[in-house]
Amino acid sequence: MKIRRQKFYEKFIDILNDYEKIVLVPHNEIDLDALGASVGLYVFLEKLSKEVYINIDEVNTELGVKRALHKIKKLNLNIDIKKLCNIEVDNNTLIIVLDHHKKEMSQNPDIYKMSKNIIVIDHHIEGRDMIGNTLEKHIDEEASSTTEIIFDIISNQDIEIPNYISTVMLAGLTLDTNNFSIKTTEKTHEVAAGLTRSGAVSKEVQYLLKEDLSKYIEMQKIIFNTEIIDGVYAITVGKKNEIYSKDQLAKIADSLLQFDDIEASFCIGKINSNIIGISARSLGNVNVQKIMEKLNGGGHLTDAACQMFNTSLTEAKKSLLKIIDKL
Ligand SMILES: [Mn+2]
Repeated sequence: MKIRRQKFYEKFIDILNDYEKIVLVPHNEIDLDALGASVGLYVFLEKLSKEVYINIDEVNTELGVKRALHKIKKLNLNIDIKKLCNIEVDNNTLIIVLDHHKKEMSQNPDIYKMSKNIIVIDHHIEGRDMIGNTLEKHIDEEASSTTEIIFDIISNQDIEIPNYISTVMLAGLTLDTNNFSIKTTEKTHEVAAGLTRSGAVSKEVQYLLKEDLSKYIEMQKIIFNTEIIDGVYAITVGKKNEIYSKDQLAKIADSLLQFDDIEASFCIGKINSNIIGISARSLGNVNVQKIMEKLNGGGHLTDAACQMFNTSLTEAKKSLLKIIDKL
């Protein structure tokens, strides 16, 4: 992985030489990792004297992102964030896709009609419908976050990251690792240390990660109904009439892992009117990838998911129980 990483970094820097104008594209429902990666990379590209924009089309962003954007503006950090309609994109523009790799997850997929020069940088498990025909793509599933990848690239480049940008980046890292409890490696801690050295303030991170209390209560309500199977599997099911984001399901599965005796956790919920999602997590002794694959999903040993079409929450749970029963 180290060699693959190094190769990509070199190639990436090489490609940058060919472009004057660069647009950074975080995913929709932008979170602090996508934002942290974007602003970090922005600072670096700006030092290279590029014309850089971050494309954010969403008006309503989540609380933490809203706070970060507000403060970035207040501090006059000169980060040029624009809607796509206000950026001139043509065939000489480089698009850097951050923290996702599917077109329809981008802030504004129309951008791909305007330029075909695309680089993808992501840490999510490679799925179907990946953006095709890229100049380069770097999907580092071992990285905790896209922010970690970006910091790794720019920390070798002798640039100064403004304090608050470091803070936003550290918030992204903290969010994606659920407070350094999942997907955290030696590298993650090194990056956190590096960001702290460049001025990230953990109290500010805590402020950025403050949650909406009513959402938290909603989440606790779902956790309240958790059922424990065979002493080690925690299964919980969302409300019938509620649509959840995959992120919410993942967060709930993540938090179930912190309880005594739980080795694997599953959160089942509607992610669409006719799609049910299951998010599965494990501490490593149970292979949730194998379990999710039996339901036509996939992922990793400790981190997997699946989607089920035209079924009910009860049926989805039954199918899952059947598989667990045979383990
Ligand atoms: Mn991420």
